[in-house]
Amino acid sequence: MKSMDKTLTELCGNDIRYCSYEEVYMALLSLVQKESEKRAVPATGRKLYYISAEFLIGKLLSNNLINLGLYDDVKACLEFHGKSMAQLEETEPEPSLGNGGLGRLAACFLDSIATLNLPGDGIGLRYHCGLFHQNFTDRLQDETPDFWLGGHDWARKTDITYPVSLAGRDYTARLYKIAVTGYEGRTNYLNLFDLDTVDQSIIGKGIQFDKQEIDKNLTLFLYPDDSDDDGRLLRIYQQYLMVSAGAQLILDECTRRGSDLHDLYDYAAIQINDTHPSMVIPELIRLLCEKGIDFEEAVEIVTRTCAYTNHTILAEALEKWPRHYLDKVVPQLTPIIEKLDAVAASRTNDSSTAIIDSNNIVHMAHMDIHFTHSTNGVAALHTEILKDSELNHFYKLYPEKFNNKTNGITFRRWLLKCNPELTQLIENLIGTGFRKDASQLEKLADFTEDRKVLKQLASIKYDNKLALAEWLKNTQGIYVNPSAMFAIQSKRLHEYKRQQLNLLYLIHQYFEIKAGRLPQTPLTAIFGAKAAPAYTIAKDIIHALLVLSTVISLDPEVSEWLQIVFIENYNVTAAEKMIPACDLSEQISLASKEASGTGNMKFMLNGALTLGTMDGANVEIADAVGDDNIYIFGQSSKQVIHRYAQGDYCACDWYEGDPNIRRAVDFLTSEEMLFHGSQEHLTRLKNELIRKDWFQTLPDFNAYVVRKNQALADYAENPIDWTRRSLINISKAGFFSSDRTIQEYNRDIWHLG
Ligand code: 26Q
Repeated sequence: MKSMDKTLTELCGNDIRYCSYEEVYMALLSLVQKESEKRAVPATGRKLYYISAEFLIGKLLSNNLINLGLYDDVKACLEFHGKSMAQLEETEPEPSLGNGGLGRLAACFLDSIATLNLPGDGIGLRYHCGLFHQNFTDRLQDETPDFWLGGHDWARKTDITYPVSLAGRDYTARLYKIAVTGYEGRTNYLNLFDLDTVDQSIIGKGIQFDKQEIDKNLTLFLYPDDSDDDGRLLRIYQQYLMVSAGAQLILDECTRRGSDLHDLYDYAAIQINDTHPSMVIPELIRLLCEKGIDFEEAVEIVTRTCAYTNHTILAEALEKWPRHYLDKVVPQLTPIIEKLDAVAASRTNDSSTAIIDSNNIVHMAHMDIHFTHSTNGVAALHTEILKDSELNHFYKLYPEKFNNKTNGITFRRWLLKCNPELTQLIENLIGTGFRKDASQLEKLADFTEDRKVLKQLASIKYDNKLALAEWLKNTQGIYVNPSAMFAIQSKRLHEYKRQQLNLLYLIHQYFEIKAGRLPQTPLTAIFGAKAAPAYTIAKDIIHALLVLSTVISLDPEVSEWLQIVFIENYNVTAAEKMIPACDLSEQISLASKEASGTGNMKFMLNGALTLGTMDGANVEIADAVGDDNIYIFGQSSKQVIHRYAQGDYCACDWYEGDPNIRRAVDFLTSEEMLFHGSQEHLTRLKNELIRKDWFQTLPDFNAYVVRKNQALADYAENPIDWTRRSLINISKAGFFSSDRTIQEYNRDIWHLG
C-alpha cells in the first residue's frame, strides 16, 4: 500500500486527497497502461486475429486493475485518502462499441485469451458514438449519440496507417490500440481502425446524419440505420474499412515475423465473428495475389487461415448483399467473389450453396463456409440445428468443417468484478483456485446442506438487491422493494427473445391481482433492452411495457404486488449492477431461435435460478443443474421447427380459443393503457400478436404462467431451499467459463503458439 501511495501521488502530482476523481482516474489510466505494456510480449508461432464488428468491452479501469493484481492496493490507498472506488468508476465513460451478445462474447474471449497466455488480438472499428444512447420520452424509445470518446478513453492513437479504397476513392485508415490485460496473464491488443476525417459535427437531430459523406460519417455509429440504400451501402463501407485495414495489419505483422505469406497459416489464425467481417476472405486473396501468389494458392492459404463462427439461424440476420452494392463500394472484390463462386460451383451442383445466387444476391455466410476450414455454432443445440436444417446442404458437403463451441463468459468481470461479496464467500469456502480453473466451483456442492453458508449466500443476494435499489433510485429515480422477487430479462429487444411473452404474463397477473387472487410474493419485473432504431414492433413492445408500468404503479391495489422497471440505456455497466441482484433469470426465447445466450450464464453464476425454454445454452444449463434446479417450460425446438414446416400456425386460434390470452392481448388497447399510451403503437402490437405472432408467443403462454407462478411460490414458501438451489447453480457454472471455450477453440481450430 505504501509504495502504491507513493506511485499514485507522483502520478497525480499532488496529495491524492486534494485531487479530483478525474485526476485520479487519469493517473490510474497511465499506471495501468505502463503496467500492461510490461506484459505485452511478442507473439511466437501462430497468433490469433479475432475480427468483429462489435467489442462490447465495458468499463476497463477496475477490470484491468483486477487482472494486473493492483485492485486491492489501489482501493485501500484511495479509501485511505477518503476516495471511493465506486465513485471513481463513475468517471469512466463506457466504451460503446457493441450491441449485444456477439460483441460481449468477443470481449469475454479477449480476456480469456490473454489470461491463458495465448497470443491473440482483436480487430474492429473505433466508432465515435458507438451504439446510440437510449432515452425514454413519453414512454417511447428515442436515440441520441453516445459521445464516449472524451479524451480519457483507453484507445492509444498510433502512427500506423493503411490505404483503403472505397468506391474507387482512396482513404487512410488509422490504427488505435487498446491494451487487453489477462488475469495474471499476458497483454494483447484490441486494434481499432478509424479515419482522421470523421466529423461528429455532422450529426443532426437525434442520430441522423448525411449518409453520403463517407469521409465524415464512416465510423460515427455502430449499425447505422439500414432501412434505405444509403444506410445499407454505409454498412458495406464500414465492413470493408475494417477488413481491408485488418488484413493489411495481419500481413504486415506476419511478414515482419518471418512469414513469406505462402506459410501465412503458420503465423496467423483468423476468426470471423459472424458475417460482418466476411469480406476479409476475398480481401486477403486480393492482397496475396497482388504480392505475386497465384489465385488457387491464395484461396488455399486463406481457407487454411480463416475460420467462421455462426451466431444465428434467423434468416434475416444472415447477411446477403445485392451484387450491385458490392460493385459500387468494393469493385476490387467482386471479380474475386465471382471466381470464388465458380470454385464453389465446381464442387457441387447444389445451387442452394451458391455464393452469388440467380438473383445476383451475394450470400456472405456461404462464402465463409466454402472458404474457411471451420464453421462453428455457439451452443450444442444451435450447432445441431445448423447441421440438421439451416446449413444441412453445407454439412453434407463439408461434414469435417462443422463443430460446436458452446459460449462462455469471463468470471473476472462477471463474478470477481461485479460481485465481490459472493467472490469472498466462495473463496472462504473453496479457496481461490476457481479464478483460473472454473471447474473448481463444483467444490461448492459440499455446502448445499450447510445452513450457515446458505444464510450467508441469502444475505449477499439481499445486499446486492439493496445496492441495485439504491442505484435505481439515484440514477433513474425509481424506488423498488428489495423484498420482492427480482425477475430480470435483459438482452437486445427482439421478437424471438419474446419480451412480449413476459408482457402478457404481467398483464395476466394484473388481472389476477385485481380479482383478489394474490401471488405468494411481490414481484419486481426488471427489463433492460435497446431496440434497433428502425425495428418498429420492438419499439412498440418497449412502449407497452412502459405504459403498463405506469398503469400498475398508479393502482395501489396492484402495485403492492407487482412492479415493472424498465432500465433506460441498458449497457455493460447496468448489467454489472443487475445481474448480482437477480433471483429469477428470464431466458424465454422461442426454442430453436436463441443461438446460445450468454446472459443466462452470467445470472446462473451469480446465483439466479433460470426460467427458460429449451433453447440455446439453456439446454446445457438444464443438463448441468438438473430439473429440480431450473424452471423449464414451452415447446421444444423440434415442435417449433415442425410447426414452421407445417406452416399452419394461426395465432388467432389461440387468441380466440383461450379467454386468458384474449383478456391479456385485448388489454393492450384498453382504456387504462390508452390513457397513458399511444393508440398507434399499442394497436399495432396487438394486431401483430393476433394476426402474426411469428415467434409463437401464444402457444407458450399458459406453460409460462404456470412455471413462473411455481417459481414465485417456491421462492415464497421455502427461501432456504431456494438458496440451496441457487448454490447448486453457482457450483455448476464452471463449464460456462470462457476460459473453457477458448481452450476448445485453441485445441480444435487455432492451435496457437
Ligand atoms: C445483420 C444484418 C443487418 C444489420 C444488422 C445485422 C446484425 C447485427 C448484429 C445481425 C446480428 C447481430 C448480433 C447478433 C448477436 O448478438 N447474436 C448473439 O450472439 C451471442 C454470442 O454468440 C449468442 O449468445 C446469442 O444467442 C446471439 O443472439
